[in-house]
Amino acid sequence: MTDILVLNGPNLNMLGKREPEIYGRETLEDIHARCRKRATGLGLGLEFRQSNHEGALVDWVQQAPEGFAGLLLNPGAYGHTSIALHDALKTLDIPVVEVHLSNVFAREAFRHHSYVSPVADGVVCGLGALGYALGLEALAARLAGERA
Ligand code: DHK
Repeated sequence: MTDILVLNGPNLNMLGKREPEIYGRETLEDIHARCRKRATGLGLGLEFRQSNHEGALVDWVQQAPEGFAGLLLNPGAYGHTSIALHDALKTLDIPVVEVHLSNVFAREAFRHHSYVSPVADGVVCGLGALGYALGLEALAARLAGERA
């Protein structure tokens, strides 16, 4: 089976309680369940992880090609700060989709820049938890040989 790795960065474990007017009321576990359902529908396997630690995320990104055909990444705030994640993503030869729950461009200026976007195949942002499902769909299409 083709497996997709979904990585979530810092503070995303707080979803549901964290600024629900911005991030919605779904918990990370709800999003995990949503992703699992969508992945099954697309014929994909899914591994879903979260860490508050930049190094753990870098390790998982580096290792991703060993077990996964694609990567869906919500880097959280590290998207705005992490050259280490940028460099790790650059080593990958599997498709990468960046996802943000909120519309980062409608928020503070420091959220407008992403170190992940230039090394991602695509970006979904501002569509809440639906963005994860759309990201999985985009990865499935890319893996099936469709080009955007
Ligand atoms: C999540 C975060 O934790 C923020 O630091 C980003 C992103 C936005 C999101 O919308 O999913 O700025």
